Amino acid sequence: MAIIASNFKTNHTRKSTADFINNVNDFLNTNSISEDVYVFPTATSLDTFATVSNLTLGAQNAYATANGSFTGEIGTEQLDEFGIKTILIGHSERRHVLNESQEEIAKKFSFYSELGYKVIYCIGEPLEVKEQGLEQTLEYIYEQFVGIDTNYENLILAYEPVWAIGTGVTATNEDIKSVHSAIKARIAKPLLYGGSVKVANVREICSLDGVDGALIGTASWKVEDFKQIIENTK
Ligand code: G2H
Repeated sequence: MAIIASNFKTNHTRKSTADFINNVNDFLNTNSISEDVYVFPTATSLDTFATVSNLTLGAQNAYATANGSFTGEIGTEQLDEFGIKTILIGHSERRHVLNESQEEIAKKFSFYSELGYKVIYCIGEPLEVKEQGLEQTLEYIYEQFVGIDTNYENLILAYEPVWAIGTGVTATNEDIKSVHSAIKARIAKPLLYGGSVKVANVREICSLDGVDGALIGTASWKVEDFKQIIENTK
C-alpha cells in the first residue's frame, strides 16, 4: 500500500481546498481505495476536514510552540482546534527559501514528536552536491538527520532532491534507488520520493525498491490529476 501526499504549498483557497478534499474523499470511498492519502493545504484551510475516512490533512509548517509571541506563525493551540496531528518538517523550501537551519528544524521535530504528531520529514541535496557523486550526496543527507530521532514511531521520511523540486526534472530510477537503499539501510522507516512526480511517472517510481510512496507538489494541485496519481499507485 503506497503513501501518497499532496503538498499544496501556497496554492488553493479555502473554497477550492474544501472542493478538492470532498472530491478526493468521494473518490476514495467509491473506489474502496486503501492507499494512505495525505493533503497538506495552506494554514488558512486547515479547518477544511482534519480526517475524512482515510484521507488525512496535515500542516505544511508550524512553530515549535503551543502559543506565544511568534508573529506570523501558528502553534499547536491552532492546530488542535482543527484536529491536525500531522506535520511536514524539513521541506527544502523551508530550508532553502525560508532559511530554516538544521537546529530550528530539529527543535521543531523534537517538539512535534514529543506530542505524538505524525511527522513527514524531508531530506534532499542541492544540484551542486548531487554533481559531486553519491557519497557526497549521502553525506549531505545524513547531516539533515542531526538532532532528529530516527527511531520515532510516527515518522515517515521523504527524499526530495532539491534540483528535482518544481523543475519538471525527475530523478532517474537509478538516482532514486541508490539514495533510497542507502537511507533504508540506516533508517527503517517508510520513505517517500518527492520531486516532479507526475501522473505519468508515479506508478514506476512507486514500484521501485525502497520507495513507499510519493510526496507531490505541482502535479497534485488539480484534483483530477491527483486522483489519477492515486489510481496509478494501486
Ligand atoms: C517537492 C514536491 C512536493 P513538486 O517540493 O513536496 O513538489 O512535485 O512540484 O516537485
